[in-house]
Amino acid sequence: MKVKLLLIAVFAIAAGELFATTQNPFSRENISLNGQWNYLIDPYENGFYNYRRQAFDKSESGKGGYYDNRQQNHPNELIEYDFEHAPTMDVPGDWNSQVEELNFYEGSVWYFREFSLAPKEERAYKLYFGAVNYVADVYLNGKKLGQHKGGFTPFEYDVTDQLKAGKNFVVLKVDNTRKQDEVPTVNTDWWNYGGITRDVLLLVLPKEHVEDYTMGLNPQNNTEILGDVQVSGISAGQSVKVSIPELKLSQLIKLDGDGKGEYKFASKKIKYWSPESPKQYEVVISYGNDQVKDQIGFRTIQTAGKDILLNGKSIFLKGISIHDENPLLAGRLRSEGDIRMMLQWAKELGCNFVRLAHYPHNEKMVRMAEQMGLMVWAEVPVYWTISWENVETFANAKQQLSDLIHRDKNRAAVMVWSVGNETPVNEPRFKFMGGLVDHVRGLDNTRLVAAALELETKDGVMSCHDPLADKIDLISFNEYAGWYTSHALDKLSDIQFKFEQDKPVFISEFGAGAQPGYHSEERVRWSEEYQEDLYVNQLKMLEQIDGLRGMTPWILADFKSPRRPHPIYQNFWNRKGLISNTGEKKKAFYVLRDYYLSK
Ligand code: GCB
Repeated sequence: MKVKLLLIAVFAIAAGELFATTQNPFSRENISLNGQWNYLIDPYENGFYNYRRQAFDKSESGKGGYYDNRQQNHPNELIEYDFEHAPTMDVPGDWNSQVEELNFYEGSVWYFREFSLAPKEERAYKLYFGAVNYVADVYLNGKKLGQHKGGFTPFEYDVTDQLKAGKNFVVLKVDNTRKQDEVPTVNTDWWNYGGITRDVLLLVLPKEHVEDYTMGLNPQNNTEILGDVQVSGISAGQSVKVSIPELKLSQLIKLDGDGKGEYKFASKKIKYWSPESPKQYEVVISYGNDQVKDQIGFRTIQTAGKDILLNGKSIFLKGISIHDENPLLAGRLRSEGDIRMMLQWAKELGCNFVRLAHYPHNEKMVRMAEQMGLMVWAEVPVYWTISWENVETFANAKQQLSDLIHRDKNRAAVMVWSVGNETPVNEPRFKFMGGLVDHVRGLDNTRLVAAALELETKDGVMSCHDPLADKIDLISFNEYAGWYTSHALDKLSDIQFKFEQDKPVFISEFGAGAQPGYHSEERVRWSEEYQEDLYVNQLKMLEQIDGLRGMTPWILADFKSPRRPHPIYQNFWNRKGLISNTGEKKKAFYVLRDYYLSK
């Protein structure tokens, strides 16, 4: 009984969460719906509302919107849209970087794509979206499947009963309008890339299939692997086989009436995942004629006083912050090649850790980081000043967090769930973010929980008086001494840090902007030398902190931001990258690399 309770505490994902997706979708049989989609720009949402501003899909017939995909049958018929002759763009991919007139666009765009199929009786079909920013209204063959909110987490619909033999069509209205009560809110420091930014798959599964599974090391006992399995649509008494062939572990697990089962393996032969040795085991889960394979690593991560322990050993997190953006495209990462480029740069920098800021990145990013030996800080876009007192905003943030954890719970590389970035210290925000911390802990106790906090400076001393610091596992904060403060760079080491909390200290951001190729012997803003000097002096300063256990300076590469309009130095680029938007390494890159190589 004790074991059972423990299993639940370790792994259970709260029941009844909306939009939970099929685990490990890329390994399932699927029809890719990536590629060229037709699009129509609809700033007035003409295809969604009638002239009285009533939504067509809420009318009695449900008809009238562009999702009907009408075609003119005789010359007198009036139809004011036409998907077939509309221009196309690539999916996955944001619209801003693909279509010039959409560069600054915020509003609605319709997407259309046809596919042919011969649906099989014994199969279940799910339409899966890796991410769509921000609100997606989704239709299949003219019928609404649903609406999804949140630009960075996956969602899917069971479409088994809606598919036809022959031609089918999918239509989406995607709206990236920023709103105060959403997550993120109106104010951020990144480009509001809209569109279907990640993969679209039609999953083809046996009717009864493995929908979800969890597997990981018992945080209290590293010779024990714990987990659960969820099979969809079955009656009680059936069994699932879970095996890890390389460890010669295999078990038949009896499922309960809801198709759920739990298991425990014991082995003294487990090789643990670490950046130096990113060992993954092939795991096979079989049920009837369904089989899922995954690559899973095993490790423990915990704090002990001011230390961080990976597999029981002290580790320093040599990190860098990364946005989900390819600077060479000035758009969201689209392919595995893009992802590899970013992570390869992090490796060249000597990193063992990446902060995937400020929202969930692609599942493929997390998987590749794990293969390459990079630990991960994963985050939700609770950023700056969102609507702390709005219960719907809280529910939305919580949902995004649940979806992220559900998606990446089996990734050994994920060490930290971050519940937000640079939020103000006040009561409603503490209630909101404290609630998110409790939520994470209820779902997963195999990782650390953190947030990028802010410090208080008084008489040259920086300290943390944020009650959230008492709830999380790290004293993790952003500081921009020498950039947003007037400190002279060679005086940075005079700054003192004093923390009352007995926790590891982690610098989630510091940095400075540099215009690539701008050189100056003086310490002048925007020169590569200023950025270089700031890194030299920041590192000197930070090294003095008692309990410093890692950092993720801001940021790997220049990224686009509407907050950065300076016509000479910025041109809508945030220039704090160590690598420029043409892929050149700035001088500061080498300062940080040398520091990491010496660690
Ligand atoms: C921050 C934010 C980050 C910004 C950065 C900057 O503190 O967390 O999103 O981009 O500063 O460049 O100002």
